[in-house]
Amino acid sequence: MAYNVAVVGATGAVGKTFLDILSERKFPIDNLKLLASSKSAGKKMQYNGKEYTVEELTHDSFKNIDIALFSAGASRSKEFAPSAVKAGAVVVDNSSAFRMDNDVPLVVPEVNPEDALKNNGIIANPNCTTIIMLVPLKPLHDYAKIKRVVVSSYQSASGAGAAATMELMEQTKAWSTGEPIEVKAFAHQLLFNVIPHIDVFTENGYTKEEMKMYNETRKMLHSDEIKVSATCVRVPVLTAHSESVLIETEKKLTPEKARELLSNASGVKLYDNPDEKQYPMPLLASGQDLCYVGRIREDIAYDNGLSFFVSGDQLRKGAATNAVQIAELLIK
Ligand code: 2RA
Repeated sequence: MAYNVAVVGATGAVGKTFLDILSERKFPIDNLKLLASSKSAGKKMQYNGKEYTVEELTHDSFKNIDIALFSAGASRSKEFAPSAVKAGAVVVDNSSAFRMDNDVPLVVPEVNPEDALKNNGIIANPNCTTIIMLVPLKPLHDYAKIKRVVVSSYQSASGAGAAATMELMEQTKAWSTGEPIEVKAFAHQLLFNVIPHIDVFTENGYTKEEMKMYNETRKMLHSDEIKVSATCVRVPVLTAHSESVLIETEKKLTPEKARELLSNASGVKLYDNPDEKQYPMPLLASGQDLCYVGRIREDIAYDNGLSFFVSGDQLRKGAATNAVQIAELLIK
């Protein structure tokens, strides 16, 4: 059986990655519809060697669509996803619009695949930083029950979109040619810098990006007890987010046991041989769907503490691949 699929936000960084992933994973597509704002309507895009014209997203775009993959920002999701559901489609939404709604499952297939089927027409894709952390956390949680997570992220420019990626490249070019460095996409110059500010600040001093890690982790692990403290930082890397993660567990979890669990975990590539300079890095994880995990060690600041480092491609596993995997769960 093949399905009619719409990609909403097709011309964006994640939208383009959706097409790569659908093609790579040979998702059974009968008709493909590429949708975007009126500004991008009329653009031509390729899928599996065939040319498609991007159409303007309207409330009538979803007739006969079975699955709609949305990545066009929260306000467009809020406005148009209900129309897609009304037309009979199941929406897999990559924005933050519905993630914390009680009747919308938030799903990482390696973590809580069963939740995907309990949908009312919309399934939310978590924030990329949460996905990349949760893929390795799940098997550790199942074994040792996580009580606390302290995480610092190293997030690449492309997490902020195609224009932000361009800005880092243009800053690099401007610096090398002695031109003035322009700053538009980020709060500060990203080149030769790190910026501890992703999304807007909330009343408790954490940013929204940091609170997503707190809320989404608890929702997907079905636990109101896990405490998560995140510091999210933008770094001058083009693709793939990395995270330094410290967990405190109820049951003792040795580095050896963690390595054993992670070497069998789906979605994880255990890459942990510091003597051979083998540890996760964004350049390694870019262009791949596995989350690289390494630097696993017993934490010396906490009893029952374990630290590790993870890198994952946030456009792929952190967004498009995860969404397509959710769609695969639906058609299974
Ligand atoms: C970022 N996590 O990297 C965001 C994208 N959703 O900016």
